[in-house]
Amino acid sequence: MVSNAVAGLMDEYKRFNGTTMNELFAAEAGRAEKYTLNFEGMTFDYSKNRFDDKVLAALFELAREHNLESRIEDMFSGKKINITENRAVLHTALRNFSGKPVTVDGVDVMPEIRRVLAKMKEFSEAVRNGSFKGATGKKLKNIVNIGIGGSDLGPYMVTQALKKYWAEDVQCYFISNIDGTACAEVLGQVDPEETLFIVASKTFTTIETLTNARTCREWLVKALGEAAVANHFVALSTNAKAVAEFGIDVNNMFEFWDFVGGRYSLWSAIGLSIALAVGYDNFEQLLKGAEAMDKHFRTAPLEQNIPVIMALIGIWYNDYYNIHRYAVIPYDQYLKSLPAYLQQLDMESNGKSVRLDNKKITDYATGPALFGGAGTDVQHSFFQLLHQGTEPVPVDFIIPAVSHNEIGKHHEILLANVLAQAEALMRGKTVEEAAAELRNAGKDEVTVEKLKLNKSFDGNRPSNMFILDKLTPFALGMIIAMYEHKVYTQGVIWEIDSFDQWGVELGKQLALKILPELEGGVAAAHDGSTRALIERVRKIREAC
Ligand code: G6Q
Repeated sequence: MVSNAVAGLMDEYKRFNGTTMNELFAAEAGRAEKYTLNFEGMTFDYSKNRFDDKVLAALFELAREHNLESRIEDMFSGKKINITENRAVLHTALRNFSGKPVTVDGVDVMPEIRRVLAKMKEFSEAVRNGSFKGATGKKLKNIVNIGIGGSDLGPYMVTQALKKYWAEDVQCYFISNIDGTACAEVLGQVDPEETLFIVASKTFTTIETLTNARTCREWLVKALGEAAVANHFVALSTNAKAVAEFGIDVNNMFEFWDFVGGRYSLWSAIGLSIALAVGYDNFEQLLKGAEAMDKHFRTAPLEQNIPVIMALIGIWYNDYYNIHRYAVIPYDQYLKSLPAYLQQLDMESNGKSVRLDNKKITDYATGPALFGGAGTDVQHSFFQLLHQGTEPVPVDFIIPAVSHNEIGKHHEILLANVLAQAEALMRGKTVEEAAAELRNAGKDEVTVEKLKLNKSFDGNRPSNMFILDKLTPFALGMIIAMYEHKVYTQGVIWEIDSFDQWGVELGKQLALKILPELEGGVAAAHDGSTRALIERVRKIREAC
């Protein structure tokens, strides 16, 4: 049985579907202003979406029916909303500068958070000013983060996004993949005497990270001896015992806690590589930008709440228009890795099909597939599909109004492109317009007939536009937190646990079985295809 709000939205869909955005803009002169919000140096224009006031009202009704406001409060106040793992979800506490306590099981977590932040500040400053040196007395200029998933994607994306803020003599490298190439390529570039390895692993049990860390440790010990490990290896983890067993002094460990999910951990000790690259003060600015978005998400009325509006529009497309994908396209070279980061945030959080009440979801869709890349590059790859594919793809465009690299007319051209793409997606081009253009260009009628459909655009394709004043650490923190809260809002409405990730386990289990078989062990029961592939790989490897 569908709820009142869902029934209301189904009615709205029947009423509204078929209305075009061009019609909506023509009918309401103030539509753009009405559906634009400005917040802390960011403009969010959501007017180029398929809704009117009545649709929006029905969407806010849906949010209220799911008690969204109190569910938001549950997260901030440390309630154990990650129910399958019985954990609080407090990445927001990591950027809480209010001075107010945040408690889990009656204990205020803020003193510990502040202690680790102070340790990160002290350490990052010591490395950057050269007072913490390598074993042979050289400055540690190469920072190598070894981690995967949440212990890699966030720090990687943020360090790339803030490259303009890197100290001149620092280089950052990231080793994530178990593919030996990842290690080999980095180790081939760095001098052991000048290299600091950061082993980033919440659990300190992840096979990829531990294997990569062991390889790097052996490489370092071979070059500089066992005693050098203390100057060249630090760990970021919740698991002190495993860190010690691995051979890193726990004094060189920066802790975090179970209430920080992997993909929400860049704000914790996992952000050490960020602090080393851009300096602690800039890392703090990143946290402060996120804190500003936290306050907004926690206190703004739903109708003015940026992550909530993004989430509801996404649900409207996902569950009523049956569009199960969307694209995030930053027009900023520094944000090139943002889509990959958001893929994990969104798809690992909301790619679920079991509800909080432990029932299988059979009658609605949850998390959409997310893809993206940097504009204008991607205009020359997948934009064909965005403009003329059989199904629309809602897009989030992100661009700073002012570039860190204002060279000639580059940035005006970039800006013109992003604005034009959003306009083109919505406006489209009718077959008549396409035909008229062809005729104006002097084409004969045979050519006009042949090309007019191919040169037409359906339009009515939605997008959000985010314009940042500039890509600062603060603005980046805000943007990341905005997506985190959008994802949580959608999870609340889809009634799923956005903070677990059981779906990554089965493949890991099977890989552990297959590994000894590849090494010559007795083959376990497999399907015919997997068995044949194991055999094939074994034979090829034996032959070389
Ligand atoms: C994120 C996931 C996952 C995790 C990695 C690395 O939410 O939990 O991506 O971050 O599997 O785990 P460790 O940090 O424990 O090595």
